[in-house]
Amino acid sequence: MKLYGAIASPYVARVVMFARIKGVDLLLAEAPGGNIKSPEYLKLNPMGKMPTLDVDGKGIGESSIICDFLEDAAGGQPGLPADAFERARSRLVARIVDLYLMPHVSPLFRQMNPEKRDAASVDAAAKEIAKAYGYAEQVMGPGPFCVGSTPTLGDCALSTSTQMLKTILAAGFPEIPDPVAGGRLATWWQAVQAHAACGPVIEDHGKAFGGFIKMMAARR
Ligand SMILES: N[C@@H](CCC(=O)N[C@@H](CS)C(=O)NCC(=O)O)C(=O)O
Repeated sequence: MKLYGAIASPYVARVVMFARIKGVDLLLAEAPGGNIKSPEYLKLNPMGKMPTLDVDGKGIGESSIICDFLEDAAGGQPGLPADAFERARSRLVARIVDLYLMPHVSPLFRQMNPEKRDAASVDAAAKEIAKAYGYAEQVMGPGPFCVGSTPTLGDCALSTSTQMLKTILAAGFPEIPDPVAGGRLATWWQAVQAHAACGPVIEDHGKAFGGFIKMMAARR
């Protein structure tokens, strides 16, 4: 099995973290055809996004679906809780990230230049981001991880997206508060950062995404 994508993507980092939690080896490789819009890549993943899992030449797209496949087929340690309700809660955190958080994080990236910034849309995004963290916090159990005492899918999704958001905020939005600065979310953030499988992926993703931001700023 190979995973096509770059660790600068929070969706790729989500799968890499999930595989590390499971103790499953996953080789990170360059997209066939050299990029994610090549005909070779689109045959594996018609959406043309990263990541894609290559399973003996057949492709699976979408980060959480890839994690579900690894859980079903790759062996190793569990990456989801054993209890059905808790499994649903872990998946729900990942779904909140995809539906309610990330659609408001990515547009901030297009507002990095303060001179060209649309203050109203930044303000609207900040409100939606705060709401999404509120949803995640309400769904989380006592922890310290999203669900229970070990990290699962929800932690992989929320921590990598949080690192991306924090990197964006540090690079240009001092007015938007750190979403994981206090309460249950702060306890959670400390736990994922300190975890042997999660912490290094959060760090690698942050460095790679930070480099991407700098490269984009230099092009402006
Ligand atoms: N829902 C997808 C999102 C993947 C995604 O948006 N990946 C970005 C990189 S962070 C991408 O490939 N963007 C290229 C594009 O949209 O053309 C998942 O969970 O895998």
